[in-house]
Amino acid sequence: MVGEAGTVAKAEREQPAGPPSLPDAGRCLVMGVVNVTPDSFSDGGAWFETSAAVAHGLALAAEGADIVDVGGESTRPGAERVDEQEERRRVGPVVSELAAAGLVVSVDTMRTAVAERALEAGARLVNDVSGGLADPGMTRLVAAARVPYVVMHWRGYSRDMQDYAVYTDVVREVTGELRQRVDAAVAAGVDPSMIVIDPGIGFAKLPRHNWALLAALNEIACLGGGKAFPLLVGTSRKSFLGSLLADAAGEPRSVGNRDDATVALSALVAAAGAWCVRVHAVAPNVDAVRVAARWAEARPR
Ligand code: PMM
Repeated sequence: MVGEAGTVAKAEREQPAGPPSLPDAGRCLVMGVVNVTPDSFSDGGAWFETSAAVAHGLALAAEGADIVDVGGESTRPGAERVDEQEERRRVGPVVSELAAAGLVVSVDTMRTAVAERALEAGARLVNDVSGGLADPGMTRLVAAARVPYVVMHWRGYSRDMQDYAVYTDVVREVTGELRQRVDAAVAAGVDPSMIVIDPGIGFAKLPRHNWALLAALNEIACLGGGKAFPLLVGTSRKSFLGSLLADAAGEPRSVGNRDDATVALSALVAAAGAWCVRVHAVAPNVDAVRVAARWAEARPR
């Protein structure tokens, strides 16, 4: 289990040669989502079977995904937790097959035991939507494995997270809470150069909170002062886009019709300097980050 000497030693032994570093493509990266869940809001469980999830991951890589993010627990607002063994069972074989095919795989989990299984199976990043809050062993595992660690802003489990969407100054509070999680990860031994931060769009946030955060990415990246951390931003198909694009009767835009808005945001956040966008529809978002990179290159300095 997490934090036990055996686990840490194993993680250290399995390091690839050379200094560990974050993936880099000279532009904003695109992370494609593979949800191995029966109840995800964004894709309705289409990739729940291992073979379907693997085929989907390979298809996303063929579309140009730089990283594929494999998750076995739905985090849609109101979702109940999945059992740990079941989460390991969902994630393990999919990560194994995608890593064996040469993809850069990240594991989307709040549980150390699941992250450990995924790292053994070849995952190269840990994406922890709780930023280390849900499972205190996670940061020790990540430190020992020397893999990049995504620290997302989080205030509680999906079941009731929207009850915590209460802020006086959302940018200041999210930044301060992220700073605490980053400090805790570093205190547990995680190399600061391997930390990626994420404002947690849609997690304990109302639409106005999401927009305020998206408009303040530079401030968030610096955690209120100092050197900027790489930023991961996940807006894909989220409900604040459904609200923005509601029809004249106030009916939110359906989940399947939010990709164009997601692409628009990918271009904007890439132009603002984000390290990576996490998306479902990979091909158009790759186009968006390439446009942003070319635009940034042409901009007078
Ligand atoms: N959003 C979801 C799941 N995992 N991970 C990170 N780092 N950032 C996010 O914004 C994020 C995430 C929820 O979306 P999904 O159900 O479509 O995967």
